[in-house]
Amino acid sequence: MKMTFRWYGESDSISLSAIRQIPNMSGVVTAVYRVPVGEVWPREDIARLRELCVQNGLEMEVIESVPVHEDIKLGRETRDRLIANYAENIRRLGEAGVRCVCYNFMPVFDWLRTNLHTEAEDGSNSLSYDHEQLMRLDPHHLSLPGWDESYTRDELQGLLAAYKTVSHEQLFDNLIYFLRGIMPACQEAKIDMAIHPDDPPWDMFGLPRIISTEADIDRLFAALPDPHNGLTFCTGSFGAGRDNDLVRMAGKYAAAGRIPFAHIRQIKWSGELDFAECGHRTEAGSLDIYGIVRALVQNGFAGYVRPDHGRNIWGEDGKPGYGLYDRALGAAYLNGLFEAAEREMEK
Ligand SMILES: [Mn+2]
Repeated sequence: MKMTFRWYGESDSISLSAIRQIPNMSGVVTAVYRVPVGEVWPREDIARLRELCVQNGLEMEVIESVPVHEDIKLGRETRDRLIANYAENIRRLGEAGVRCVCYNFMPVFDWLRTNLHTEAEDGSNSLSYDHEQLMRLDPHHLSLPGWDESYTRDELQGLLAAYKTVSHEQLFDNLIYFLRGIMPACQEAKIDMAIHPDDPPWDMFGLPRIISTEADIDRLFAALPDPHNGLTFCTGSFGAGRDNDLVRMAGKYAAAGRIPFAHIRQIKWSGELDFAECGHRTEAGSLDIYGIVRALVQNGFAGYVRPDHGRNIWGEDGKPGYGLYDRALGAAYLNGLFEAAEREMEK
């Protein structure tokens, strides 16, 4: 296991020197943010990020994410040029020592919450999701926390209209078409692709979602058995789906060598489809975090891990989910779980 930490580049309020001081931190998970989705990342930008990491004693082996252009998801004619650009990014990242790329294939919105600052009894705050509240929103006049500035009203209307004719089957076919197009570059660059599950794992606003359940993942790997076709095992995303058995899934896909990257965080269910994010400990929420880590370790997991979303604590007003303190506590906790599970294996 290699412990990592997400870092939003030079504009992140959290410094690399602070990240380095978190126990057992091997490197950061980052990206080039200034290039529009679909275009090739300049080599200088990649080299600059890598240089900053190296100066701070950190690796840059995981990129999260190289976003997938909506035209690829929609299967539009422009996709071949965009897939060629994506493959070029993979090659350039491989040259810079990157070994894993996290991406997702969710139409339009790659995560959704209804509140970014839900206050807990202890005064901390975190992201939460209330399904009824979300269902009351009109997707054509959307005001959603975290998304208000991402699309203009016209862009959003256009995208929602375009997806009206895209079925789950078509979206899945478009994913496989995309992956087939980039696999040769992944093999050449020795980069594992790690698809992030849908967050939360169900359809939204009539938009299809296809990476929500164990059956979805089985179908993905059956359609494209290439070992570079992997999964980001995100506990908080899969875990919002009550039917997903995370301990089982962690063990199964780790044993198959399909988990190059794991996001580990805890959520607490409050209704059938409602949840709030919370501290990482098993007892803080609804997911068996220890059981998941143990299943990973016992099944030979050797990938990258990062503590996923943390709460805002100690007066920090961080980017929602991405403050320093609670993610650092999460990393420390996960280090302990991994050590315990590894010791248990040695016996
Ligand atoms: Mn995640």
